[in-house]
Amino acid sequence: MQPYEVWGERWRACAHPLAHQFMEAACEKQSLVVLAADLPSVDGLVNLIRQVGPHVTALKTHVDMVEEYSMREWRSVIATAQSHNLMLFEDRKFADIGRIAQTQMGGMYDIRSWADLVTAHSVSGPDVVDGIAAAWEGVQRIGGVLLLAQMSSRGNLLSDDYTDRTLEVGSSSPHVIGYIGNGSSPVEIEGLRAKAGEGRMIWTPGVNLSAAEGVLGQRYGHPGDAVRAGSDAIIVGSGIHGSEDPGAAARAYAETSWNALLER
Ligand code: 5BU
Repeated sequence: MQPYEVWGERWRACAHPLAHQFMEAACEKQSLVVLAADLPSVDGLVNLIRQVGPHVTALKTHVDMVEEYSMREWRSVIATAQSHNLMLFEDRKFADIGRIAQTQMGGMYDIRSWADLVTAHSVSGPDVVDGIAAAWEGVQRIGGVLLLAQMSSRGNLLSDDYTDRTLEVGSSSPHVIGYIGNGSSPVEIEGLRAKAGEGRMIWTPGVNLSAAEGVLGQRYGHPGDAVRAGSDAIIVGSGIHGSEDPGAAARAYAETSWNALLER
């Protein structure tokens, strides 16, 4: 099936080239799974990506949790991900003024040089997005920002009004490819989708096939429900890397997400 047949209005309405890249890759792999690769070592990351690469579409990292980080070692993570055609998504959650976000895209981790996508809070206003975009432009790369419109964690402070204001920021910037939504709540995802329209993606953490609750306030919903409610990508961490057989787990999440998309 062609991506426009599978994704329908989302394919036509999302203008960002990286949104199309993701939707195409999802069709090739029949998977909406974004691996949250929350491991502290480069060897562990490379090993995990090798096991699950065929079943996931993007790699979400927290580069600052890697112990004994060096750019030379990090390149092996990037190369392994690229060998599986994974988009690189750094969940940096930028939140400062524009000029500082721009410089934070460089620095030791040099996120601008390898990440295709990053997350940002909207709390500081719209210029954080422009700062991030300026950093990519400075190294002649194209990237996309996912704004946190909701969160999956218990007791978070992202009120409905905050979500609405975040959507205003996102809908007026060509650099905002979409939003993070609360994967643990289909009702919240439906609400977010109704407000976001078809022209932006919604990616959702807080999904798990077997658990209802994670550690330290993480909440979970069913990944199939999240997709049926309007999520375009399920972000899965412990459900895959905490499993005894990460390859088989990734395949199960891929099947669930793909079947739910076809239903939708
Ligand atoms: P888990 O192991 O599937 O619970 O991991 C979830 C990942 O998604 C983890 O990397 C978090 O940083 C990330 N996350 C989240 O869980 N909830 C949120 O609201 C946001 C990100 Br934003």
